[in-house]
Amino acid sequence: MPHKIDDTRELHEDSLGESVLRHLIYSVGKDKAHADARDWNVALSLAVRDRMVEGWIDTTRRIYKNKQKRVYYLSMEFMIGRMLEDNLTNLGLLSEAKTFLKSQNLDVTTVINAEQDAALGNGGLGRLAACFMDSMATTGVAGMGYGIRYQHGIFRQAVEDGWQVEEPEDWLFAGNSWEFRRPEVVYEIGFGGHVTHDEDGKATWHPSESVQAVAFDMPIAGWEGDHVNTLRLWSARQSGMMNLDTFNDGDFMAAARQQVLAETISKVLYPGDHTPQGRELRLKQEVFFTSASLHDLLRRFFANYDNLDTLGDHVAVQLNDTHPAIAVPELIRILMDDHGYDFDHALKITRETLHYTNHTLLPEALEKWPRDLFEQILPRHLQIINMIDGAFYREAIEKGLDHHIIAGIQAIHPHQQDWVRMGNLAFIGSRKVNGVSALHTELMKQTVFHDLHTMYPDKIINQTNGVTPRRWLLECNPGLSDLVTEQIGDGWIDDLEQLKEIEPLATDADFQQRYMAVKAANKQRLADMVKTRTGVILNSDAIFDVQIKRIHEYKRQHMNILETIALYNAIKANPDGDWQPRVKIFAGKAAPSYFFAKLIIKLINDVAKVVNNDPDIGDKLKVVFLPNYNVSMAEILIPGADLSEQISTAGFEASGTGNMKFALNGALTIGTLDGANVEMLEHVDAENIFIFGMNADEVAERQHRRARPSEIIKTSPALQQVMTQIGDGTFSDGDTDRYRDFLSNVTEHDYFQVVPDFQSYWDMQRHLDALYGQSEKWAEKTILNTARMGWFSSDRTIRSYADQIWRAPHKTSGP
Ligand code: DL6
Repeated sequence: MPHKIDDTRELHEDSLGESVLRHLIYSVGKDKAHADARDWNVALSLAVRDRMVEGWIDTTRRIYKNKQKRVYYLSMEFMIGRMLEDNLTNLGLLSEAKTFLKSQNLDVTTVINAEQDAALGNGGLGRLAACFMDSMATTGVAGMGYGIRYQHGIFRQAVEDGWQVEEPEDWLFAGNSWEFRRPEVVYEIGFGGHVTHDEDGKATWHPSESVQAVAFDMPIAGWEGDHVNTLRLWSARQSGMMNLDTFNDGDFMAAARQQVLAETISKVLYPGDHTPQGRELRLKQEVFFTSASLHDLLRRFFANYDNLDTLGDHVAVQLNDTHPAIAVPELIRILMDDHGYDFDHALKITRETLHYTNHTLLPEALEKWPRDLFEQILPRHLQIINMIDGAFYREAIEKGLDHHIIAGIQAIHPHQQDWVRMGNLAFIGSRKVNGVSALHTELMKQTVFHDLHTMYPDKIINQTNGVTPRRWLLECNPGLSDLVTEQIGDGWIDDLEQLKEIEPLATDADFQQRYMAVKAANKQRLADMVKTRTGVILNSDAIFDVQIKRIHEYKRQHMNILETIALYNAIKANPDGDWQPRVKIFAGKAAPSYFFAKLIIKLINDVAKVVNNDPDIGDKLKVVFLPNYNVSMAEILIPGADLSEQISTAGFEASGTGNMKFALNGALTIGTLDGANVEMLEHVDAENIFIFGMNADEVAERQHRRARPSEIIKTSPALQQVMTQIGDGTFSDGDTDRYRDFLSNVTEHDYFQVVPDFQSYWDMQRHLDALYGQSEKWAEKTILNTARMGWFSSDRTIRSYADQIWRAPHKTSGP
């Protein structure tokens, strides 16, 4: 049924296929004889987009008419991946599209895969934002995402001689079929300059430079397509036109300079911030998109209301981490300087409107900016931050806090004056502050925000992350989706808790057999991808053991590879033993300047080379590092995994969302009591998740007393052998230097507690080997994982944000 924009007029009556053919000719400009997969992809995307637009306009009108409270999700990152299959699915057009493509003798997968991933993020934080966009639309929240339309998303990772090499990514090269350029939606964003005050004290900021933020919109359809929200991404553009005289005088470089400088702001995701120029650019990016977004949402607000007193009743803004924390002084600035509010009132309105999500406790990831940089780029904001700190100081004194403590939690330390601490600023300026799993939220209260929590005991609230079941089950695992739907109907797609209904089938022999047949097919699909990309041939009877995420010491890919070496040694010592075959699959990117993480990638590749070519080992163990991990690759890896590695040092992974995707798709988890693993344990039960190692308190205690790993290594011949081999060149062609830093890190300091957790990790892996041999038991646990993961839907998370933070209406779940 085509959507209707109004009661009298249906905008399109042609079939999807007719519409695709029309777009192929009139939008792409090709005939069938010359169209390649990309052309068909564009034509199909445009045909789907047409249908989305109708729901989009309806939604927009409905929200205006009902004055529905709006939610704005400000995020530097949206890791949305490919959109065609997602949109086809949500609009119920997937099977029609497949039939049509087949009728044209086209391979459906090739056409769908011709779309570049929109990789506008680094990892979990950006992917969460994408899941939230899907769930806001599905649950009927009047939500809008605001971010940056980076010309280059996260770098493309190549592996050369085992080392990560970064190459620029160019997702926009062939265009983005989903977006609409909005040349009429443009804001001037200022930087630098000075501030003047008139005789009444009213401030005026005179920026010395400015750039334009131009809007690009993508429609985001929820399940069944009748609520369509917007993702608005800002692109930077030079203010004013190029100087034609300079150009005509032949000074082309000078004429182009301003343009290049302006456009740099939306050029790349996460510019290297190890230089002062890089840091300045990153701060400008944050200001750029935050300021444009605030101006834009206020403009929309004024379409319905004539003053800002009640802003927080009609608008909720969510700051995704501290990257948009400049929203605090920026909103106050707009309220004071543009709308004449006094400071106290402006602060009050701001605190009724803004909310902040924290995604990490890692000190190096908590943003702070040199005060001097602020003064130079944002002189008015710095004044306002000082005013916020003054007001905060008075509040804190009233609440009985001592000067020392207050100094530690103001945005700027009053004596040191060197940094603007964005976490403190976001906390002070927000109505609610949330963590992303129960453990993480508890640790926020105890550690980084301890004193702020004492002062505002009701501000911190938990919102455990979730994942969208559309992309992370329905689309990525059609075999399992069909099987589940056949048993319980398709209500689970937007009410994931219904998966509970398959629980009684967990011990049913026929269902087990069918479930595991789906898993086997998914493993084959994964094995095919590995063969195409790396040439390594996998034994699909092996346990597919997968660790995919950013490479970081706290995520402990190095513990996994140490265990792999130990397993290799054990097999070699007893090649005729009854070994459960295993495939260790790794994928993930290391931050370009993070040498240790890059060394871990090299070690994985070095170990792979030795293990995979050792005739004594054969199919019993294979090691694979898949380059250039992205959302689309995850969609193949996750359904094909038997085992999910969630092995971070307890207390360090804020939540994780990969852990949820794997378990939903029936992989068993080997993991620590960290992040959302803790809540997964509560939901799937202790017999169905494989927890090992120290808990967060034990880790903190060892770190606090700087416990050294040497005593433990002495007692572990297996670890000693592994360390010796890494040092003696066994895996590095005799190079005894390559892993010197690695070894000293792990054997002398081991901040992330690889050594103390190693033995229990090894033991749990062997327990899993044995369990895999009991295929019925394994199948039962696998099915129970799928059945019990319903709570981890991002629809649940979004409803919870809407109720507890945004106070915004949404559709309820269930019948
Ligand atoms: O909340 C989304 C995601 C969590 O699942 C991960 O545990 C956490 O590491 C990640 N945090 C970041 C932090 N980046 N910064 N700032 O990506 O958030």
